[in-house]
Amino acid sequence: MTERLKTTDGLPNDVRVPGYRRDDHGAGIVHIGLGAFHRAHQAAYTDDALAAAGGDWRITGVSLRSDAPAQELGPQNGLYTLIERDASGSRARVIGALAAAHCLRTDRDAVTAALLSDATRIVTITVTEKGYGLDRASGGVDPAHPAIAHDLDKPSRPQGLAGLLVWALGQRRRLGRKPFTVLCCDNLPENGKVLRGLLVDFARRAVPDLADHIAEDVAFPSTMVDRITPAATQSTRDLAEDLTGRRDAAAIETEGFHQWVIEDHFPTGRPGWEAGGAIFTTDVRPYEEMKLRMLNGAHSMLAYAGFAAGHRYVRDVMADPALSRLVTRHLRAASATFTPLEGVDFAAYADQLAERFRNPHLAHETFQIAMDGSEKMPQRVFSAIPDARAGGGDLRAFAFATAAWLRHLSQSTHDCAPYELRDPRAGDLSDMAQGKPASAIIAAIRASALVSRQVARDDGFWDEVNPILHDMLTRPMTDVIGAEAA
Ligand code: CS2
Repeated sequence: MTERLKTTDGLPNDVRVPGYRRDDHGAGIVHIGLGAFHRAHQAAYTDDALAAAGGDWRITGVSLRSDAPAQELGPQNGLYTLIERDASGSRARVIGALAAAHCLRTDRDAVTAALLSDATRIVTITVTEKGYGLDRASGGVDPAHPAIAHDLDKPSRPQGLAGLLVWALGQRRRLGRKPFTVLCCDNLPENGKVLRGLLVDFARRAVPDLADHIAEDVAFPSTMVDRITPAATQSTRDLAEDLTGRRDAAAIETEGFHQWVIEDHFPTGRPGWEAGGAIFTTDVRPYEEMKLRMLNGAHSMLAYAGFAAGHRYVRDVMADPALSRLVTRHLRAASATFTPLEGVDFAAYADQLAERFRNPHLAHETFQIAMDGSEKMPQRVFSAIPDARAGGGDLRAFAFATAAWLRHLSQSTHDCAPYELRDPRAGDLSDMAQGKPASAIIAAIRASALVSRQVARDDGFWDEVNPILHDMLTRPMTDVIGAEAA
């Protein structure tokens, strides 16, 4: 049987290995959320930073619930293969930035030791939109979110992100240790500001004397992160084995493209992430908005419409001429909602996105992107509506994307196989949409907290959604898409 990846000794010459001696660098970052995206993005940038600029910046990886990442990475000394796939081929690189991997649920002591260590200066986070327990309307915590509810009740034994960070910041203050910088790397607008609001609100409710400390003494830079990274499958692991000659339970595949725009506010220091191509700036917001509304907005639209039309992967959607035209239309409509951004050509960005979506080597499932829509649609699609309205722009693309999402919620299976609705609010959303006519679904969504008051009141917009949704619920999806793109 093939040997397991444990060291970089003896790997084929074309496999890129860490350009530094791992043991020479201590850990300085704790990362929470040890999924595919972190391994393809921040860990790769940190690998480049360690090689170019050095420092004690290796990463202690933490998952909150699943012990699978620790089980996969532990026996490999934290090493894993990152396969970059695009038109120029498939390149394997072994990432050495992870110093250890732990699971909070099964190894709390190791996690708390890392969070309280003097050496820890930054905590980075990728727990996906639903992991925060954010109440959008107030900007504070959602007390009904299971981890928030648990941690408000037992703040000294937290299970969720907000509870864990507040607890760790409190312990550090008690021990006289500097607070770490908190770096949110999820697809939320103004993600640093959002995370600060979340933690301050959690602290106010659970440990009030910590709230001002968190608001005033902890840095929360905002970031825009980008790299299309499908969930790893057995074929990812097989490809890693082909390319490296080692078995690797933690291998990840991703595209060649990557982008990271970071607000440069790190009072506790930071790795030289520029070595990996990171861009440091004073205001991330316009980049974040551009990426959320263009890449992620078009992604959500094509995922809902494409899944319903029987396309398994994003690349299949892009090979469908009608849908690919709708993707172009969506990208154009989203870009029309922005004020110009210096040095950024929105049309060129849109072309580049379409090219990335077409990547024939990435098996990115529409069903994966379709997950958690209630956590994604507000910043990807709904936020663009008032700007499109104000600019006198066309709302049709956003109406179509909204209708496609609502059709997905209805789980109407008149022209496709039954599927599970994966969303933290699946129960409520199914009640609102399953088996209901278009007008009832729309009325329920407008009355929910998922759309802002301004969007809820926009009669013209919903009048445009209604007939599209009605068609989607009653006619074959491919016909609706064909007519829309004609
Ligand atoms: C995708 C993102 O799954 C999704 O919702 O839209 O994960 C997307 O691939 C990344 O944001 C790309 O950077």
